[in-house]
Amino acid sequence: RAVGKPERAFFNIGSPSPVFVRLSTKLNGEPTFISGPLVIGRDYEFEVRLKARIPGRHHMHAMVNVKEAGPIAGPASWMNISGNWDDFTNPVTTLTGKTIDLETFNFSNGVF
Ligand SMILES: [Cu+2]
Repeated sequence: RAVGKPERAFFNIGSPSPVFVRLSTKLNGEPTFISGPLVIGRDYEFEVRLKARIPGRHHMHAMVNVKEAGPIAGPASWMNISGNWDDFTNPVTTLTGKTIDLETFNFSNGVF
């Protein structure tokens, strides 16, 4: 009652930095990319596919962000990511058929 109603909410993952990249998200079995309304008292099945990016031991939370209420943390877990960050790639194919690595594509412009 003290915070905003979940008329615009977004399921997410809380982590100390971008230790993962998100590959896909499903809400109740349906792909979802944007925020939307939730119903108080209803159960939701949230499924997210992540790709490990930064090695280390990271504390992660499932979370839901509610407009005018802020982030609400759910259950937490410790994730151990092994390997070398230099080996991480995030390739995607554009609409023109070109494959780019989102980890490095146009990096200098992003920094600028
Ligand atoms: Cu925590």
